[in-house]
Amino acid sequence: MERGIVVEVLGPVVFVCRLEGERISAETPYACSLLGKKYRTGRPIAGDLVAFTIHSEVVQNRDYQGVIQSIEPRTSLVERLEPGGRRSKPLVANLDTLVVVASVGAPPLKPGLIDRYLVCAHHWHLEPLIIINKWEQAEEIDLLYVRLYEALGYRCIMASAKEKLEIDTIYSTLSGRRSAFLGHSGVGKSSLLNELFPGANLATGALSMQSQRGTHTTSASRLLPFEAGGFVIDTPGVREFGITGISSGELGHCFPEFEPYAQMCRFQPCSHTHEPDCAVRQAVESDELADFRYQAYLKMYFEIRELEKNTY
Ligand SMILES: Nc1nc2c(ncn2[C@@H]2O[C@H](COP(=O)(O)OP(=O)(O)OP(=O)(O)O)[C@@H](O)[C@H]2O)c(=O)[nH]1
Ligand SMILES: [Mg+2]
Ligand SMILES: [Zn+2]
Repeated sequence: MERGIVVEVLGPVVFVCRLEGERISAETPYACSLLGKKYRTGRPIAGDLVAFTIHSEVVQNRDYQGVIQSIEPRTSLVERLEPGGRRSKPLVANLDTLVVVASVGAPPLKPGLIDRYLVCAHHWHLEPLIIINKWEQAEEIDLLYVRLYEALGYRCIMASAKEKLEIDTIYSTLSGRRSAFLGHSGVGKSSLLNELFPGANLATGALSMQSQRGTHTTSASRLLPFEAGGFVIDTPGVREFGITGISSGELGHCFPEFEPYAQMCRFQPCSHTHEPDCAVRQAVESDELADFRYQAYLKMYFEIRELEKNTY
């Protein structure tokens, strides 16, 4: 039996790299089958640690080089709500760092989306990092948002895949860590990773001129190992990132700057939406807390409440 890490899942085929201790082997990944097994965690996803056996076989006219026998329990999981759906879709597993990738220009900087990923990072105790790509097109308003996030304690790297800005900074920050690039479609996740990993040959796509929206170029997550250990996972961009797996009561704790105020709310627990003498709302009114972050909180809070109503 071998121990491996899932690097990519394409339909029924799960590509697995062997682990030599903690090191990811440089050899070509094994195309593994699942043998119709039911795993406690559901289907494997990029970042999953698995036990697999190496032997070739043909299943439904496909050549496989191995069979996955079991999936190790996940230490962390990033998942999102399927668009319009009620089901959550697991994206990547076993990270220690969550990289939120945004862009300026097209698509424009969307703080509301950044906040969703940050909430996810806090919930799973992942270290957040914000990368703003296409920075060669930055305008004053973009810098303003960066300064606001920095003031909240988030590290921001202003980069450009096109102009090769800050590529070394990103490399040295992430090498040795287990991270994934998450963000809106078209922000340049794959373009940045092609700069970080020459030879990765990830597909990148032109923005549709009509909608100025990303066109979902990446369709499957793909794990890229660093030479010195650790990895980054490229993920398919989304238009919406629906929060799942976080209850309305837990959401406030995912906004670290709310915490000192939340302790002073008259009602405990407090949803910070309507309660009298809510210290969080008072802090927003007196500009001690950023209004855009509070609005992001409210939007997510009511979305989660809506889902909870339908579940219970
Ligand atoms: N101006 C500018 N364009 C860039 C930069 N980086 C990437 N692009 C362009 O942005 C478009 C989208 O890039 P991708 O790397 O495919 O974006 P993605 O985030 O991987 O998109 P999905 O795979 O759909 O999630 C491509 O046309 C890139 O050429 C940059 O730094 N500056
Ligand atoms: Mg991509
Ligand atoms: Zn409150």
